[in-house]
Amino acid sequence: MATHTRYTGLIEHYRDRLPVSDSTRIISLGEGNTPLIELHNIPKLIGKNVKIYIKYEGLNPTGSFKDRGMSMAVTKAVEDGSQAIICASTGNTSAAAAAYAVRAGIRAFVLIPEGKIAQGKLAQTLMYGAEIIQIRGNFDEGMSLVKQVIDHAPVTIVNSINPFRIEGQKTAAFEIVDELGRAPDFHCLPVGNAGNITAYWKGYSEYAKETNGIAAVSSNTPVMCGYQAAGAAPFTAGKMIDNPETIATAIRIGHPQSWDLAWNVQKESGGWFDSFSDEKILAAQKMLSAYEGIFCEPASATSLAGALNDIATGKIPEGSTIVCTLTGNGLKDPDTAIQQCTETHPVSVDASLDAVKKAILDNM
Ligand code: AN7
Repeated sequence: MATHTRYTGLIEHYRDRLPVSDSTRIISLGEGNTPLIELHNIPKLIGKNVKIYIKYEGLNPTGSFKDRGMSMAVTKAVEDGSQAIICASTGNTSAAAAAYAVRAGIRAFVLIPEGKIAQGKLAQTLMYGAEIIQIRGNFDEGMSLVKQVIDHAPVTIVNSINPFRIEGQKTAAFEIVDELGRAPDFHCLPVGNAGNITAYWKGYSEYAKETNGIAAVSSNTPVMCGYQAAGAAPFTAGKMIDNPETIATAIRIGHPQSWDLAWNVQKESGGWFDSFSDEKILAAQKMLSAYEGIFCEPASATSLAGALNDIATGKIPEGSTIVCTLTGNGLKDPDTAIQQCTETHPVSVDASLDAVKKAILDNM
């Protein structure tokens, strides 16, 4: 008979690898345990012998990977007696911060760049009732302000410079190794502040060091591939940039907060950074939807855009096992999705059997 274990979030699940004690009150919305989906159609389409898995983080409670780190960061903020959290955000962090603050019964203040966050993220953050401070500036300016204001107000910062964010997010790597029984050869991620690539590397490295874990853990760690949007690509530029621009607003970041940590990941893992045009990113987003039934937001598709490029050039060789993290749900940014589909706009017909029949038979 099947046994049923209730999944109650990543802190409970990986409790012995996270900074909690028996008395810690855990703030969770059931985050983590996201699907690892093997692509079936895209490898055939490109004619390459590769295994590509999608880590579908858009299925977290607020629709992005940020929930992993936020569960941990808010748990620790509450444990430390904090009554309020604050972050700057391109949208997803603000949604996650707002939701976990509500869950914990504390306040959330979020600084967002006015007019530059996707509609779904704004809608969520409003509904969760966070104190939204829209700034006439970009994410980097908001981040700088948050770092200054914490000296003037009793608020806990929950951007990824909060080390508990990284602790929570590293669990995604644990899940992948638990499921595959090994680490992938390559792990591809979109990079903004570079907190997530840092977290995955920490997770893989910690698991790889284990000799007697529950899972059959390979001693290997993946090569980490970090991809950016061409207009917001400080890692490929090798320096911070001041006016980042990309349609992938989640990663419209010019001054990554985990700069040194991410370069360390690149060196230790033998990986690389690269950047791709908005067109290539949107093409990858569309490809995932149209060929695999997987809908992610534009920033997330940067991981597949990069993987496909590096598979084509042979930098990622045939025979490889690759994981691409899709960091956020496609529903986060409905505007960009609809704009991309102008040529397949829904047809309008009369509400008659004839018209509907014709619309079907003409398209068979
Ligand atoms: C969908 O919400 O920085 O490299 O303020 O939302 O760890 O920063 C979002 C980042 C990738 C980049 N994909 O992750 C924010 C924010 C999506 C994101 C990233 C973000 P990091």
